[in-house]
Amino acid sequence: MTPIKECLINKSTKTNPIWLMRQAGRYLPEFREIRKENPDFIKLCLNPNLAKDITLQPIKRFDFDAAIIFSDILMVPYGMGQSVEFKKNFGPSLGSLELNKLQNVTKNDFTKNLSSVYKLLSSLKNSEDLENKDLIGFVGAPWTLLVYMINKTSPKNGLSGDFFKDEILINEVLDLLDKFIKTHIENQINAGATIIQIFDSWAGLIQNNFDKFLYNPTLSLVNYVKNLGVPVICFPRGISDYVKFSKIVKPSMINIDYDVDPGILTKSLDIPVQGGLDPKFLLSSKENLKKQVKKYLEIFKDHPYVFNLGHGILPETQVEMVYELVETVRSYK
Ligand code: 1CP
Repeated sequence: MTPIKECLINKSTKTNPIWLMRQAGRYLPEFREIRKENPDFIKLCLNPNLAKDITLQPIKRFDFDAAIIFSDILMVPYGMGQSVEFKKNFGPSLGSLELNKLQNVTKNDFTKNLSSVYKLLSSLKNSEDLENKDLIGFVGAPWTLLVYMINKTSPKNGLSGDFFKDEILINEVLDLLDKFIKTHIENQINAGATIIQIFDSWAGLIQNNFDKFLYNPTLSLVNYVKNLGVPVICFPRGISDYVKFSKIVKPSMINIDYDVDPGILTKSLDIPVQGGLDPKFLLSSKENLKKQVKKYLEIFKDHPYVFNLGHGILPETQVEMVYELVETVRSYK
């Protein structure tokens, strides 16, 4: 059994497996090299050969316990027929949301539009570099994808007042998302994903209707993944109550962010935990990094715990600091 599955399924506390969110990305010079030659981000995600190289880059360097496929949560709106572009120094920019067009997209069309993602997974499935490691497939949660699809860009400056004005549109898009996210999950598992992570990066923006936007849609996906016999990790970033979320949604493991107190959580959570460390500590000194890493390892020493961050690794992170991090986790006793 892989180290992460030992932790997830057997609830082992003997070792702390490690991988990092956004481990395949801009902090790696070898990624930047490829990216420079490939300005169209969506095209790069849909190039199975290059995407395979990028997925394996952090594994070759750091021997992480899992690879996460090089793709993006916005590939789902793309597969549903909404245009998606990543603009330099701006971020994602989505095209107009034409409901009647989306309603005519079949599961078959969707699968065809994203066939390169599934090809990428199949090509990684038996890779020697992934022996005794997990291959993580992922999706955005319905709420986070709804936000991008209606807002058309990052909600990092908050949601506009009229975000909720068209309730019929919201309900219809949520229904479509439930269907197509499940299709994407099933296709990824069939192609070789051994774990699914659900990213709800903007869950912290939900202020009302938690059942409708957070608990119900996520529970529907979690049950779907479990029925396919695969573990599922949830990352509802920024919510105030991880304990309540875990009790209602019951994922196989919960990824925490850096705003929650891990000491309180370890006493109240009865499922395995992943993550937590503020990625900014990778920008501080080695001594401080070690101290902060050990804090998490100490708190979770009797709890099944997969080491990871409280959000994605920052592009300005020095590779040397990542080696230090891995060494600290692997040598901890
Ligand atoms: O070179 C570049 O400019 C591209 C940067 C980049 C990368 C490397 C983007 C644009 N996406 C990715 C890959 C990616 N995205 C992966 C696979 C690689 C890995 O993790 O190792 C994954 C799992 C994601 C997931 C993702 N994309 C999330 C959820 C996790 C999170 O960070 O919160 C989100 C919110 C996105 C949207 C997205 N994609 C890219 C950007 C810059 C953003 C965020 C935009 C925003 O601020 O709203």
